[in-house]
Amino acid sequence: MSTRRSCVATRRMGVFQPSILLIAATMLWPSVLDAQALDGATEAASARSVDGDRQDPLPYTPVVVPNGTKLPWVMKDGVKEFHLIAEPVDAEFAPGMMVKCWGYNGRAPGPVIEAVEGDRVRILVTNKLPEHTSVHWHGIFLPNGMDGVGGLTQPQIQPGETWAYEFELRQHGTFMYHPHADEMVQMAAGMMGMFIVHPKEPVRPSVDRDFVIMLHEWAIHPGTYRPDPSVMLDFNTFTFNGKTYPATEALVAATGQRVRIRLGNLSMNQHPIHLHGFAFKVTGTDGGRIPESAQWPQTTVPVPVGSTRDIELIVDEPGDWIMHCHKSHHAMNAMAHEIPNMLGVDQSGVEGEVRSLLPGYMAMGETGMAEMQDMAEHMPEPENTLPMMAGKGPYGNVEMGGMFTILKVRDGIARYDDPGWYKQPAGTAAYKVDD
Ligand SMILES: [Cu+2]
Repeated sequence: MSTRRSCVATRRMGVFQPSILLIAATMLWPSVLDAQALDGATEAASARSVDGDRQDPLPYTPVVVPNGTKLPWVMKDGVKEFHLIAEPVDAEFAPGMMVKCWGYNGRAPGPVIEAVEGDRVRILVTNKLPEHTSVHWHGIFLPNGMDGVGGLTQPQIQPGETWAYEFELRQHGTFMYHPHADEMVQMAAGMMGMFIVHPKEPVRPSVDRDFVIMLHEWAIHPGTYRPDPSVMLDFNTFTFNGKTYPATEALVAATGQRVRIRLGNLSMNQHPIHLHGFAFKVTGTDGGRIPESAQWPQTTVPVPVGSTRDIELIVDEPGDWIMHCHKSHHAMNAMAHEIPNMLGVDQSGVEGEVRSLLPGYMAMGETGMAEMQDMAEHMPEPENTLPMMAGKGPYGNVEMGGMFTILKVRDGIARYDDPGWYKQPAGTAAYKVDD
């Protein structure tokens, strides 16, 4: 139990690579560098911005995928060739919870595809699922026969078969991929991914940090391991890139940087994603970039079903700023929805009676449910089920879960690993008043 609560996300964001990589990267552009899943290149490109030098060697900043990966590619006769493998995946949503998903290349959601406008791409799809599938490229302009609608634009991809999709990228933006075959089951099981196309001509202002997060929701009944595809609205598990808080990796940026966060939603509900501490502008959808005159300031961006939203901001205030779905049930774990409402109900008499039958029984909910987090440390829970609230901060229980992460903004950092908790300068924190 305690391992669930004290879990710390695995940090993938490494240290900056030597500047030689920048030189090599520039020389190889554009044939090898851009989407080659070189996290080192990602960090190296951004490192220059940390130093205040905005002469980016690339026409874009490669994306960072918290808790995720990018799909590697090889150049074959001028075509960028990717290989997606649709397969069953055992995914760890957080320590203490393994889920039997379907996904791509060992992940649910699958790896991010990253490419550049003007690229010709070939995406091989091998089906290792027990049923047929197809892949639709959501939002991408392409010939009809490449649209991936099983039965309509192509025959279904049968188990064991490999099919190729090939098209030229004629636009840039934030797109997605997912099956168009037995969609209800395959998407409920986790089959989806993000498809990022960088502009051929740089869009200004350029960003220093470019994060990609796919939202998803799951119905995993307490004590079970497999998402239930028959659930339509009453989901109980909510993830950013396949992780629930506190297993979600922090987004790290240096004070003053321009940050883009790309959000994708192929779940059954809209998710209003709220960021503390800043106002951002919504700069793009899966229909393309929004003209500057139409970008509005917001602090919460609704991400509708079947859509992507790009937000951009300058992070000019250091701190630990949370970003989460503002539907309160979506920022907690394994929420049971059919429980009696005990708020304000005097349970003192009942507690004694139940305790005579169940020694140690504690009545809960009368004054609120914040006690749930401490309680979960002492009470057994169903197998493979995360506590409803989790996360420890420097001041105690954070009492959150699900779609929740932290944007960590720090002055003068030269690397992007997790910097720990923010130390608030004296005189800038809330304080207790003696009465
Ligand atoms: Cu939500």
